[in-house]
Amino acid sequence: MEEDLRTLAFTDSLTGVNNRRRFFELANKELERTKRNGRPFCFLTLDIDHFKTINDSHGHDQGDIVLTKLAACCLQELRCSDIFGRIGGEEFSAILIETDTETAQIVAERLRKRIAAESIQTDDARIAFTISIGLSHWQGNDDTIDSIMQRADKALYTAKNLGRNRVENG
Ligand code: GH3
Ligand code: MG
Ligand code: MG
Repeated sequence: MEEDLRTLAFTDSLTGVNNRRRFFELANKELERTKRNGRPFCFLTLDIDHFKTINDSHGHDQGDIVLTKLAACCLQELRCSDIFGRIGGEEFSAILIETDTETAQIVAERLRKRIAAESIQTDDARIAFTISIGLSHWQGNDDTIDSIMQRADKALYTAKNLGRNRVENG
């Protein structure tokens, strides 16, 4: 019972992945670990492109299915040890632990391509969707997750401005 309640408190009810609170709890633990052992990690912010249009064209319920599918694909592509969560409406974040920038770039690109190849089928339409990704990496002087995340968010903003469905470094 207690275990069930704990799981509920940590889980995003729509997608089943870590919720915002749990994601940042795990992220902070990882930051503290990295400060001790110096092994770098990378931070990804993922945001669905033109999601409002998907909702407007196909309905909120189909939008929810897209969110669920996206989360499932990310879990499949990432390693079990990576940290993944839903941060807000159609925004997700991942921490690739003990990962250098070059590898993270490859992982992010693989994730982007995987999502772009996915679609969901409704009664009368096939809905394809894409994501933009902002990528940042831990630097020795990063004291908080917030500063790492800010760089990823900035990179995401650039990815959106450069046309979406792409990965940018921050
Ligand atoms: P951009 O490519 O710039 O990211 O455009 P966008 O349309 O994805 O961005 P915007 O922030 O304008 O829209 C996000 C939309 O996500 C608006 C909101 O209704 C929708 N949304 C947020 N949470 C949920 C949810 O839980 N389910 C569904 N179906 N939609 C959601
Ligand atoms: Mg958004
Ligand atoms: Mg969006």
